[in-house]
Amino acid sequence: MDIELVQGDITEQEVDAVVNAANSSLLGGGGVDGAIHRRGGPEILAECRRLRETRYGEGLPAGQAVATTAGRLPARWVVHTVGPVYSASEDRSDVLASCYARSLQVADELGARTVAFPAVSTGVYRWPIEDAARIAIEAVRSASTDVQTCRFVLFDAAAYAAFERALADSPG
Ligand code: AR6
Repeated sequence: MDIELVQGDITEQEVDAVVNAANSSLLGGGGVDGAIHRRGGPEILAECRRLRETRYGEGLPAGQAVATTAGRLPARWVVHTVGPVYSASEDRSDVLASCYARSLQVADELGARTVAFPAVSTGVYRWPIEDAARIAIEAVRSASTDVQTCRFVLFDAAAYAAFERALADSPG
């Protein structure tokens, strides 16, 4: 698998699947979530509402992932995943790693070969960027998947630099 890093806006990525850093409600929010719904249009929210009425009546649990249309985004699907809120007293690294692993699993089910990820949990959910970058790189590196390209789309220079370091430090 190729791992690419770019600094930019995830809603502009021409890939098969774009991953959304959603919340359990699946009904939208700020950050990446807000940007994806704004730019992708109402079709995405309509599908999210249907998911809430069917499979995910209680919401999507943290660490899980589910796909919808990408609406007007230049991608085919959005894979919504729910990151853990960072906690200094409880280690939730496994839940964060699971976001990446489960998103790739959903991508495989869709037949997606190129996937763009944001740095899940590093915004509103306050996960320290260096640690989040290490967990993200390790999780995609160790996944068994048919996805050929994982592109991490980092919003600012500091996040980009953290992912660059994590990639350089990661074995393999
Ligand atoms: N493209 C790429 N990265 C972005 C973009 C963008 N357009 N916008 C922000 N980022 P966040 P979380 C970066 O807060 O921490 C929402 O309200 C941002 O700088 O989007 O998982 C949801 O509904 C940060 O590094 O996601 C949830 O309630 C990273 O993306 C909650 O926030 C993730 O920040 C989820 O919080």
